[in-house]
Amino acid sequence: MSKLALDKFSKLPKIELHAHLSGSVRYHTIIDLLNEELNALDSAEPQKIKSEIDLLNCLKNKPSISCTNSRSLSECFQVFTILHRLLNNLNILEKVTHDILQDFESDNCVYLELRTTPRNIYDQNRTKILVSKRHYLKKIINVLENFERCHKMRVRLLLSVDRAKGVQDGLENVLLANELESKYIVGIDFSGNPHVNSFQDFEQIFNICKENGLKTTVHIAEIWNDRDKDFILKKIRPDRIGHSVCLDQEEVEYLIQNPIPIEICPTSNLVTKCVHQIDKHPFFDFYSKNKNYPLTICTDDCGIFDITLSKEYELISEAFKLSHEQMFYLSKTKMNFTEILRWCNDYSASDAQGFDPFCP
Ligand code: 6MZ
Repeated sequence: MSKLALDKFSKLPKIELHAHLSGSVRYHTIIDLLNEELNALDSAEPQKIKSEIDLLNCLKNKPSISCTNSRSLSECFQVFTILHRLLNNLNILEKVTHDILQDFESDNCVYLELRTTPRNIYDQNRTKILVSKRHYLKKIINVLENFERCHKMRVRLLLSVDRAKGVQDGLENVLLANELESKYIVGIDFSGNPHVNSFQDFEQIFNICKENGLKTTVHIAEIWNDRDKDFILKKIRPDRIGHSVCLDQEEVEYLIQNPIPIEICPTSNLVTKCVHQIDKHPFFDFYSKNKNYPLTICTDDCGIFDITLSKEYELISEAFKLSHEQMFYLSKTKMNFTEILRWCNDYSASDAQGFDPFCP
C-alpha cells in the first residue's frame, strides 16, 4: 500500500468482518498477473485477456471515462472466474494472502476476518488435481499463523459455501472446517452469485453448522428478488448477515426488533448498482432507528474495487454527516458484538488509548 494512501480514518483502529480473499487481492497484482498472461509467448487469447483488463478497469472504484455502461453484480462474478484462473498455485496464493494481511494492517485494522471458498486447483486440461481443497486451506492457515507470529493484527478465517457450486461442494467445505480443527477457522460464510440457486437448498448444511457449533454468516438481500430473505431471517437466524441492502420497510422493522449483526459493504453495493446513491444506503435506516444496532463497515472485495477500509469509513461518515467521534464509537462498540470477538474488546480498548477521536 502506498504511503500516500493515508486516509482520514486510517488512524482509527478498525475491524474487518467481510472480506473475500480472492476479491481482496491487490488490484495491481491482478493487472500484473493478466499482463504476464498477455505477454507470455504462448498467449493463446490476447483479445480475451485485454477485455478482462477492461472489465477490471470498469469495476474499479474510479472507473475510467470510457466506461459508460452500468456495471452489474454479474460482471463482478466474471472477475472471480478470472481470479480463480490466475491464482493457480500455492506460491501465488501465499504471496497474495500475505499482501492482503499487510494492507489491512497498514490501514490500522486490528482484527481481520478473511473468508474464502476452498477449491481444488486443476491442471490445464482440468483432469488432474494439482492442489486439493485441504492443501489450499492449509496454505492459507499457514500464512495467517506466520503473520500473527510477528504482527499485532489478529486474523481469522471463515470458510465460504458458494451457492453457485451446489450443496455437495458446500458440504465438503463444512466437513473440512470440522476436520481441520484449526483455531483460525471461526465459522462458515454463505455467499456466491445471488442470481444462481437458492440458499433454501442448503438447509441441511445450515443444520450441520448448528449441530457442530460453527458460527454462520449469510449474504442476504444483495439483490431485490432475493427469495431467501424470510428463510434466512426467520428460520435460519445466522450469527451475522452480509449486505442486507434490498429489504423492504417491514423487513427492516423486523430486524430492528430482532437484530442480527449486519456487515455493511458500501462501495461494493454502489459499484454493483445494488445501491444507487451512498446517501440512500440502508445503513442509515438501522443506525438512525437504533444507535445500538450491531453494524460493521466492511470492504467485501477491496482489491477488485481498489479501496481501503478507511475509505469505506470516510464514505459513510461523509454521506450521513457522522463525526469522527461517532465513527470511532461505531467502530469501537461493534468490536464486541460477537463472541468470536470477545478478546478483541480488550485489544481495541488498550489500542485505542491515546487515540484522540477529535484530532485524527
Ligand atoms: C456474493 C461474493 C461477493 O472465495 O475465491 N463473493 N458473493 N456477493 C458478492 N458481492 C460482490 N463477492 C465475493 O473469493 C471470491 C468468492 O467470494 C464470493 C463469490 O463466491 C466469489 O467467487 P474466494 O476467496
